[in-house]
Amino acid sequence: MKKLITAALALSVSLSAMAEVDVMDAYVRAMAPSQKMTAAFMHLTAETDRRVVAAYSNIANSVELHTGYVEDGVMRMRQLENGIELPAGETVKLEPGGLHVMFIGVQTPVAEGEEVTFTLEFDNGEQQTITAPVKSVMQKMDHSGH
Ligand SMILES: [Cu+2]
Repeated sequence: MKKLITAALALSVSLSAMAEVDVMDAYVRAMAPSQKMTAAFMHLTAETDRRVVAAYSNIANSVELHTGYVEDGVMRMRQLENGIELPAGETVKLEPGGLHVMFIGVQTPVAEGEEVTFTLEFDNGEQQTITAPVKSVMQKMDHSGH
């Protein structure tokens, strides 16, 4: 019986290692005291074709996957219903003005020097938890559309 459990453990470890997505340079934008929203940015590289389908964090009421775009010269953003595609071996950049993980309904504003923990969920059901530092970023995006 003990042997069986060990084998099962070894199997689950190798599976998660295979499906790993590399997370680089993750950070969360510092918030002004009156703000209720912020965003996380990072570089993601998947070993095999992968898609980010959801994100979670206990700092926010909800976490969404967004992309930024320019409309009539104004920076806007929308939710990505199909998540964020991560083609195998390609580094996908989540950056201000583009793709981002959106934290909505943040009760306690996060400030520079703090850390935020959040989880990304992928299309294969795997989850990856990331702890990212909070940094001040120039406000480039118009969040008034929310
Ligand atoms: Cu957003």
